[in-house]
Amino acid sequence: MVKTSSKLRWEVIAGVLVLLTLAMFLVPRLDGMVMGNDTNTILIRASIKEAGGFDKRSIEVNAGEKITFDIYSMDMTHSFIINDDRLESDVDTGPIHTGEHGTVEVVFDEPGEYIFRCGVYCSDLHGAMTGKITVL
Ligand SMILES: [Cu+2]
Repeated sequence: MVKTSSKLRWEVIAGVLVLLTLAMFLVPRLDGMVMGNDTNTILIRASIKEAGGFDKRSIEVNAGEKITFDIYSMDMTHSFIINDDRLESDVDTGPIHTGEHGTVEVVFDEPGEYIFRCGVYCSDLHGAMTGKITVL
């Protein structure tokens, strides 16, 4: 009896170790699945237009997919806005200060071209700080 319960205990310990090892590999993947794939997150670095403006100015996405725009302000306060009647509501990260990220999720239901722009006056060329999203 003693030997059996001792053996059983080792089997339980071995089983737990196997499960923990599996968990180490599986949890990050499950996390990635739950959090959504990075393929739908688009990182855009924002600088004043004189320094290049948005570093991505022509973006393609698929209709119906949830897109996360992750805007990083490089040099001063910027924002990321899309005002378009085809969207349920206006897209606006609000001001993003230097060295900070601002994110916003958008689902484009209708294919076509959408213009995004900076919504914070940032330089003389602020009005030219735009980009285009093509929804396929
Ligand atoms: Cu601006």
